Amino acid sequence: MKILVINGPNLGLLGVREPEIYGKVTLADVICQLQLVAAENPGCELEFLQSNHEGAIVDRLNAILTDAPVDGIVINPAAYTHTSVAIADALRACDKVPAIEVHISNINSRESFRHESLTAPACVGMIAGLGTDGYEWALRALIRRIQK
Ligand code: CA2
Repeated sequence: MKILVINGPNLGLLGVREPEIYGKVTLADVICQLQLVAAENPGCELEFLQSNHEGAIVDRLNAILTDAPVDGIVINPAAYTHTSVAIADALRACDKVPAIEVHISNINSRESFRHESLTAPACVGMIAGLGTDGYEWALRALIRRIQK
């Protein structure tokens, strides 16, 4: 089982800037935590992509349909959540591959422009407001769903 974990723009700054909103955990810490979860599940392999570029995220999602298939996707599209028809379309194009959207903060309790997600309707579920733990819950939910 292979799961792709995608993080969008500026999430490379996690734990380094704005800790009052996004906490003190770094993206490297999140990756370690997810690797521990994967290790609990024999045969579960993770691939990580953090990109500040919408097209790079679309390219990786498109590659799922050709030379780089995966069984599930955990995605935090970051600011592209609220703007990217392209990422939403790319997720929809992989409709056989379940995706779970993660937001570290509760986007519904923040500015109104963050209340709409263009990408969440293309996912099987969404977790928001649980901090970086949300990535772990998303991964566990995805593994369970794929195993069923
Ligand atoms: O809560 C989330 O996970 C967000 O996807 C984070 C995005 C924001 O645009 C979304 O509305 C909600 C922002 C990611 C920026 O990450 C930073 C991390 C540390 C310091 C600065 C930015």
